[in-house]
Amino acid sequence: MTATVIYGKDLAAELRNEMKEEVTRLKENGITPGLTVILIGEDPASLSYVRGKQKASEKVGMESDLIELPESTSQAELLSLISELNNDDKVNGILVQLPLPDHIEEQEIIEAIEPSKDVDGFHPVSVGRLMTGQDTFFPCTPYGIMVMLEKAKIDVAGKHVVVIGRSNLVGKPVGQLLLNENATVTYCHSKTRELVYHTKQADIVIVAAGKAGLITDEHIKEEAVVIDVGVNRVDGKLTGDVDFDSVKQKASYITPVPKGVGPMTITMLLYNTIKAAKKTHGLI
Ligand code: L34
Repeated sequence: MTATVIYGKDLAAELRNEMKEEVTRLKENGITPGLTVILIGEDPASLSYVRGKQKASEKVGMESDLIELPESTSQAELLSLISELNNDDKVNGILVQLPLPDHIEEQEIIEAIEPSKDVDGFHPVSVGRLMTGQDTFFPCTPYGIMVMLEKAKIDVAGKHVVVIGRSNLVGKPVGQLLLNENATVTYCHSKTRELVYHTKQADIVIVAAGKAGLITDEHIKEEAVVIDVGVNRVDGKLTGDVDFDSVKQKASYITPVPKGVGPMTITMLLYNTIKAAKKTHGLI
């Protein structure tokens, strides 16, 4: 079988068009959703992602601000900036791009963001609400994956999903979202024995390990759905964690890298920011 490729990029374009209309309507009512992204340092990959976020938010008509600070920025300076943004009514969403330099204590930064502006969904309040099955800001990459599955009409209820990777950004929250939708979830990670034993049983495999070429056709069963969340640079070329060419011959659905999950991450960030603005103004 040859898999159907799910292009997140096309779905993202469709959703962003709908969001543009919604932002136009909100603006007619005096509400302009505003997003502020903070980038510390000059990592080229991070810079490319935050530029993508800024461009996309401008395109849908939102107010978008990118604050670029030097690598030497202190914990106190960053906390004081976040406090300012927490108190700025024009800012509906605050995103601090990760990873942060080693001298910054990441968790303290995440917890400094006012939960009503936590469009990344990383604050413990958001995480706890997700875990207890309440509405909240869902982390953008996991949320984007859920929307991709839904749009491809892949029902996750009762399915066995194997998630590879257990980060707070992707692995843990995507497993939780899937569980909330009644999937049976297995988490695998770098300490898992016999990865292939687990992945072979999966109806859906979500790969967020950060290791190029980790998953090949030998790891999956016929007609599995394979979602590739990897963003690796190999010889300057962006590639996922999945050996696309071999897996495509065996899977029923597969997502590419680039043009797969990445563009959906940005799209769900816009969605969360619009949601934050609507919530602040009592519209939802
Ligand atoms: N706070 N930090 C915070 N929130 C996030 O949601 C992220 N993430 C991850 C890294 N750090 C973060 C992102 O934004 C990864 N990530 C991300 C966002 C967008 C893309 C990839 C990763 C993306 O747009 N990828 C494109 C290719 C872009 C390129 O060529 O550089 C794609 O088609 O996959």
